[in-house]
Amino acid sequence: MKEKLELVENSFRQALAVTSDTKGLEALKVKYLGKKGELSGFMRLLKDIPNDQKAAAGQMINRIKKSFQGQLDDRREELKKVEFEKQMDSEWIDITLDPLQTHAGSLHPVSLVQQRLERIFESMGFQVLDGPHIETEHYNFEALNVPAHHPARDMQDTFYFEDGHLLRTQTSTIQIHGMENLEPPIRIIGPGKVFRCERTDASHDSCFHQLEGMMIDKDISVSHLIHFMRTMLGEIFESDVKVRLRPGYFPFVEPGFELDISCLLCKGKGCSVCKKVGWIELLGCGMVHPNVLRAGNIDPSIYSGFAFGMGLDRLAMMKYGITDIRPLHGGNLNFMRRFATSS
Ligand code: FA5
Repeated sequence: MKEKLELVENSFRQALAVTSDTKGLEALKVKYLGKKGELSGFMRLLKDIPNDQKAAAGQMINRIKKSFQGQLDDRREELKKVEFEKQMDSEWIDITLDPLQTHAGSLHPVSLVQQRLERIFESMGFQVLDGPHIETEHYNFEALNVPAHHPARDMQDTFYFEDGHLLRTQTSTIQIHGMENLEPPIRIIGPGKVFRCERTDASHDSCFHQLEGMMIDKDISVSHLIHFMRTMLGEIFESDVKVRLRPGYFPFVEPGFELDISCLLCKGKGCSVCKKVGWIELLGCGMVHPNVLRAGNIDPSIYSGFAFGMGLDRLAMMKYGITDIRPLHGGNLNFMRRFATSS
């Protein structure tokens, strides 16, 4: 038996030396130490051995068993280390590299000021209305007290369709739609794109954005108008902004005003945006003309109201320090990314 066991020890040693992974080790363990393995076979032979040799033979088998187990354990540790290093090499990543850049996108600066204004006015009980970009002359001019012969039409030349429709020049059209569909008291705002046949410069574009506002109730006066304009500008700029109200002519209001703010780009010193005067016109406003109330089926002897129309692009320029209106509509993503975290 001794010789046979030495042969088993030799074959185990050789097999162990060429085993190169932990899977192979498991197979060796089964072959030599398993229930049906080589050493268990020797254990079964013990019963046929003379009694005086049994103890020594049993001890020998057990010693070999322990030795195999120990060698298997040591080899397993070695192989585990090698396998781990192999895995590290194959799955290596450089954690010092910049992560892949993903651009989440951001809102356009005009959308940012529009959404902010909507929240401000909604908190004061105003309803947000939408209106069509393509309008009839009735909604864009006539119902707003600008008949066909009126010289004010020249100030808002636009693009006409062959069937007489036109691209709206002002969001004031939303006033008329609002009055037709709602009963007083009315508090509405209407933001959106407007279009004009216009020569462009740092503060003028041929497609821009306005936000219209209108409040109709009994006993509405200029002081209501001033209160709402002050509240709105205070909320949007989150600071005290110098404001001036000067008389302005719009056929759909009487009296009418233009509201300027001190140019925030040059701090009132004069620049290309404010045309060197230090003030920039932000909105037109006034008390709704009785003819306009009538066009909206509202009795001017009972109700009065104010209305305003504000340029959102100019407001965004003042808020975010943008010195030219044209990049706002240019689609340059690098320019837009500047506002990725603005709110
Ligand atoms: C109007 O469009 C009137 N509908 C405003 C109004 C409404 C007055 C209700 C009274 C009552 P105006 O043409 O001034 O007015 O335009 C209003 C604002 O739009 C201007 O103050 C300015 O901020 C902006 N705006 C006008 N033209 C341009 C342009 N070409 N490019 C960019 N912004 C402009």
